[in-house]
Amino acid sequence: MEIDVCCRICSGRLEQVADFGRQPLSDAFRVPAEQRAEFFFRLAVGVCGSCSMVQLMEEVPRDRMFHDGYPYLSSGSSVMRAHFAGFAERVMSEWSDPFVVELGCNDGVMLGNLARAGVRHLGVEPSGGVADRAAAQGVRVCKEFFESGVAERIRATDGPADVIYAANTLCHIPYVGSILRGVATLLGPEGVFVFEDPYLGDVVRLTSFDQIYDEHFFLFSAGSVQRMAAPYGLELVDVERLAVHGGEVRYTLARKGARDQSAAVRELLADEAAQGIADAAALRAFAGRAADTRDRLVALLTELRERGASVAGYGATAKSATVLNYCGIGPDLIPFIVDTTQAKQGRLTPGSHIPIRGPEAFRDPYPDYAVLFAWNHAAEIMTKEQEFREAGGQWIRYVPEVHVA
Ligand code: DWN
Ligand code: SAH
Ligand code: ZN
Repeated sequence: MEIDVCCRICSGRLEQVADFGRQPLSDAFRVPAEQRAEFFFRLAVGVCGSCSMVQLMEEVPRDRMFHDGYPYLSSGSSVMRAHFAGFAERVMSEWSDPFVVELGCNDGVMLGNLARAGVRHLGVEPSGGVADRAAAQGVRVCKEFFESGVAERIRATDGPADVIYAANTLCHIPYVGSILRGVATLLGPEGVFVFEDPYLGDVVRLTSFDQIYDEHFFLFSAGSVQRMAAPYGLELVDVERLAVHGGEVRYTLARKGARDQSAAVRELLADEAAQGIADAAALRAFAGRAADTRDRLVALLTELRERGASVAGYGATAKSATVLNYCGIGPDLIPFIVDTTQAKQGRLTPGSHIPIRGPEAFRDPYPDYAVLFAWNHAAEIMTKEQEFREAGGQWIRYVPEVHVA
């Protein structure tokens, strides 16, 4: 059933373009003995006819997703550790004695670098468990959801920020107006708000529909971000394509008039207009390709089960919740998934109830096939797991389409 839903940016009307059905919380890994019923919501995607922002049709209350038991650890990938160290280096080379605020600092993977270098900083992180890990490595952290009131308090105690940074966090926040109001309050006159999130263009191009789940409320593009920022006196002054997490864009906002817009912004805006990046028809075609991926993946796994081949999953990602629940894949098709995150091990995947084991289970013995749910970390994982291929194992990938390699 389609109901009228308003855009969270401009109150325009949303047109539904994709429906991934009933979905659980993507990071709610369950202990096997859990008796309480699971929380489900309807994962459907709409596009705003007025401002072109692509967004979920239904919002999950934030405390259900982000709490003391939030399991995702940003430091779990060596490539991501290097990526965030690189950002910290850049901040230190471009600014002298800056005050840096990070929204969603998680376990301190970026801010740890600044803390060690003695740079003045503050992390705002509502998920207590990961925030404690950040604090343990010397990061100054405030365990709250960033919003406009929190920004006023930080401004009053610490003064204006030179850099406000948010990686894989702004797109998680349906009440983004309050965040941008807060940024406008906290940012110094010459300051920048830098954020990076999965890019709509890459998600559509790669049919990476698993980038859509409860926590990923918005799918940004340069056009929609530029329109989103304007009412808060902020301008999009730079964009940078990033290869991490399957294709992202790093957006830089500054106060209106403070900086010139780079050529890269003009080029990306022109590119998006030429491609019709947020056209409802293109997004419906994307949803059709996602359905093909579902059918092909289920057919492949069913055939492997019939042949008696052994299959495991690799990486109990938040993204995998969308794939597993949309495809109706359970332990009958994938008996277990390995993951390095201790807090996920011994638990079951949300909704699909596949057991999660430590990485040692992968080689004990190697399965015939492994479904790469952490496909965004493919290079890192392939390097680490060369012996799997040497032992005759084959990877099953589903981005950009289902293939065995
Ligand atoms: O946006 C978000 C991103 C940044 O992180 C959050 N909403 C939630 C989370 O999404 P995800 O779980 O899809 O992220 P990753 O980084 O794709 O998750 C990788 C998973 O795979 C982690 O559970 C760790 C695990 N892993 C592993 O078992 N072996 C990862 C690597 C690199 C490995 O070698
Ligand atoms: N920046 C990290 C973490 C991404 S996961 C990385 O790129 O790997 C998203 C994080 O945003 C979670 O740790 C979650 O607790 C946090 N978050 C969610 N809402 C927030 C808000 N309103 N303010 C600050 N952090 C928030
Ligand atoms: Zn809108």
